[in-house]
Amino acid sequence: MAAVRDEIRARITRVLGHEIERATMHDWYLAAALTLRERIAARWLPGVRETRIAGKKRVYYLSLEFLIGRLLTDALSNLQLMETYVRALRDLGVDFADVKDIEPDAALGNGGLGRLAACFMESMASLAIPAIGYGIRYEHGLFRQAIAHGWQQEFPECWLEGGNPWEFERFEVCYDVQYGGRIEHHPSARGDSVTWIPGETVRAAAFDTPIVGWRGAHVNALRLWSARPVAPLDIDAFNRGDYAAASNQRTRAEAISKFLYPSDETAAGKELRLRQEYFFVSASLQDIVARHLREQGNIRTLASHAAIQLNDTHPSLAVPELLRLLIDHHDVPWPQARRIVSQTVAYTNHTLLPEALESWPVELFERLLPRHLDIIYRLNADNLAAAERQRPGDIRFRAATSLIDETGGRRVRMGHLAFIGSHRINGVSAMHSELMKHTVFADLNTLYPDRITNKTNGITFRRWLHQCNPDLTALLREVCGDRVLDDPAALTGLEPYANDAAFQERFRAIKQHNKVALAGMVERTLSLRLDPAALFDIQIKRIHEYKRQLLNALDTIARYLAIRDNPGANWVPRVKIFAGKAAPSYHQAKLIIKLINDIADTVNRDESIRGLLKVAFVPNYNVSAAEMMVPACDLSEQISTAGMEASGTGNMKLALNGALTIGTLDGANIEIRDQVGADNIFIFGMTAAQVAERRSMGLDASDAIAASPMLARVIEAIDRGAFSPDDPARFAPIAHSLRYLDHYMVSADFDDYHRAQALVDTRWGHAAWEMSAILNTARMGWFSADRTIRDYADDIWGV
Ligand code: HBZ
Repeated sequence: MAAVRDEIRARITRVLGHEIERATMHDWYLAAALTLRERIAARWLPGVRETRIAGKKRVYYLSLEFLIGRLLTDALSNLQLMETYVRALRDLGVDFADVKDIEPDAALGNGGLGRLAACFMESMASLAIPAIGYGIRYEHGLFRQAIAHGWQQEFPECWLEGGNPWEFERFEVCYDVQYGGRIEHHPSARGDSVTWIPGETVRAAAFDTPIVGWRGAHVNALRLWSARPVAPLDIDAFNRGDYAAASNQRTRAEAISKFLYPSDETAAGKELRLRQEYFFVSASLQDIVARHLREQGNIRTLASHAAIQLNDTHPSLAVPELLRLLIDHHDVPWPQARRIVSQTVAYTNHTLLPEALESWPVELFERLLPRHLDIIYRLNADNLAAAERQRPGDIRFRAATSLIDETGGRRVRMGHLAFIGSHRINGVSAMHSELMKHTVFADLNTLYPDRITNKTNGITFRRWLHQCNPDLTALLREVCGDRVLDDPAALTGLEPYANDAAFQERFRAIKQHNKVALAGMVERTLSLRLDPAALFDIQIKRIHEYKRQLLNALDTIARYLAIRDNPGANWVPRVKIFAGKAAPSYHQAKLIIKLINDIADTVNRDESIRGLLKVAFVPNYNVSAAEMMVPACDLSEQISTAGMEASGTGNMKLALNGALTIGTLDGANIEIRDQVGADNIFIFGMTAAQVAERRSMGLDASDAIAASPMLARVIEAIDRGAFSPDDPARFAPIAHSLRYLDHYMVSADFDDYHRAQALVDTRWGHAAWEMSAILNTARMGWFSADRTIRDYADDIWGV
């Protein structure tokens, strides 16, 4: 401890150049991180060396998003140095909690897909699987959300402003990424050869962030690319005095890694986005190929040493880019190049939403990536020939399996590209993988059977249990033994205590303590007092119509009206907590945020309901906020329209920490029910099949509203401006959608949701609740990301 303390002190003066007495909290954070960084580096390099010398296969995880959050606690905890650092800082008169809170979140992702990538990186390091994550070092991550008069406002996020102590800039690692220009075909006896004469070059510079595995077992790198101009300045323009033009090239290049696209589950459709996708794919593949040649000397053995995982379709260009490198740069003939690519590449699909399916206009491709389009055409020729062999003359089949969508302007289908280039395509929950076979990829699955496989998502228990819930972890260690830190199956050791009243009380007290902490945070941010004894009912995730925050809001209104009608009844005190960001251009989602805030305004001010209901919309939801909210939740809202949430991972975090779930039979909720038992979860609503059937009938919500006086009353209240007296028509679009469209089945599922919520009330406050909460924690072990990663390793990567 004394050594760490002295090192930290030395960093303040000698590296940061500040007097100890005048050091700021930010100085303490940087100094602590710098000492830790050295310890990490010492563990990192031997593993890298060993992987290289043994010629081990590596996993390359390509993702446009990594939602990492903070790293200080993560690294300290995985290196088991937490106590040492807490004490060292205390010795210096500094509170670790303050140091921890100074670190900005690395928010290089939007939601589940990006957070999954971060959990997987941690899990691969913990399992000592040699892996490199590849992505973009966005200067600005996901926007900061503020709520002003109930409306979402977006502000730029500047995580790099105070310096980033975790990254290692690799000055020697940079690649040129080229765009545009033209291609020339040279017919020859050995077949056509092609030259690409690009029109523009951008440089990709590497920054590595070490990811430390549990108990420091292994360290992997997250390699993020930053875009630079090839020439820093146009000297001629500068000399002419045209200073804007002098830095034109720089501005254009740097735009590529400037900001994360904040759209979630909607294809961005912008040229800059395609430039980003190619930028990081090309740099990463050049890096992978260069490493392989350095170590193995033979490009033809790539598939034995590299497994490339595409996190959704954003890196789909890896397929034509790897083909291009093999063919144009290494003289590999087409059939062999195709084999190498498909043996190396695999693709994970994260959503079936049609608006998320990426496709790019052929015309844009031709302009930006002419050589890749050429390769895609050749791939498609093989592909269409296979379709013709399987279903001769079937024009529909041919059109459906084609890489080019010819309906409404010609577009390249990125999902098809990833599918055709991969040996394995996986969904992220059992239901989602099954639906993939029958919806988006039905025809490709017929053409290439046995490629689709399931890998149900998981979460890292280090961050989402041990770090974020230290009190519960201490209890688990006491009851299940220290083994529980390494083996999630040991959680089942809790089961015998589920009915033990004394144990229930201890479990409850920990939850209570976490709720007090969350209530403190809510009071500081919203000046709203919450009763920690009330049932904390929490919905935290991106705001999206299919996730149905609106359904939760309607039930909140129904509860409010019912309490007003009968304030003396035996109501269970509830706190409704919402948090999440809406894509800046998603107007309906932003209107839902406003509705929740308007409901909160009305409800929280109404003294006639005696505090039996409170509503809080917590601004700027991010990984660090989740770490406070997850351990403090009693009821976890997982209420997406069945068939629409591919998996969900928040559902796992909340249940693991002893929340009961109220949810639909969607995504991983189904597997959660199977694990925790149907008695320990509140399931409601239509099944995916019923949703599909109701949709096909083309109904509006008239039947549901006619059958439910409660629903009719709630919609009517919204429509007449009961929550927006300053602008009574504000929520007319929501009322209209609930009555006449109901695409997400909010009205259709309302009554059953209301019934399930009433059941929640009857269970709350009794031993039965505590028992279920304990059984949730005890039975969630299967959802460890370590299990998921082992499954990828065995079935997809061969590592
Ligand atoms: O991926 C989420 C799913 O909605 C969630 O159910 C799942 O648990 C999680 C991890 O597998 N998907 C996303 O976060 N985002 C996208 O799917 C996405 C798709 C296209 C885009 C942007 C985001 O252009």
